[in-house]
Parts: sequence; structure tokens; C-alpha cells
Amino acid sequence: MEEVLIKVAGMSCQGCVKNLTGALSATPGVTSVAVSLEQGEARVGYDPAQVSANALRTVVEDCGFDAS
Ligand code: 9UX
Repeated sequence: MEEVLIKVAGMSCQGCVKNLTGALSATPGVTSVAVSLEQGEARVGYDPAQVSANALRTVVEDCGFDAS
């Protein structure tokens, strides 16, 4: 299992946190998700055999936020 810390720009309320948490959690291979509005980041645990850190960044972008 791997873990990645993704910087997320553009979250402005807990609804954003909930939406992003849901999208990441629904992604195959994701095993844990912790999104912080205050820190502007998402810590994601995942199985590298099923999903990549870059694919996770794409999920964040598809949610309407900037990932880096
Ligand atoms: Mo809050 Mo975020 O009203 O996409 S849900 S700004």
C-alpha cells in the first residue's frame, strides 16, 4: 500500500471536502481518504497495482479543484 499527499486548491467549504472525499473513496484501489479544508490537502492511501498517484490527482481535478 502507498500513500500520497495531494495539495488541493479551491476547496472553500465542508461540502467540497465531502464531495472530494466521496469521489476519491469511490475510486477503485483507494483504501483510505483524509481531506483537510484547513490544510488544503488530501492524504490518500491506495494500492499501486490498481491506481496511480497521478490518476488520483486527475480525480481531484475532475472534482473541480487544482491538484499538485
Ligand atoms: Mo461548498 Mo464546494 O457550498 O465545491 S461544496 S464551495
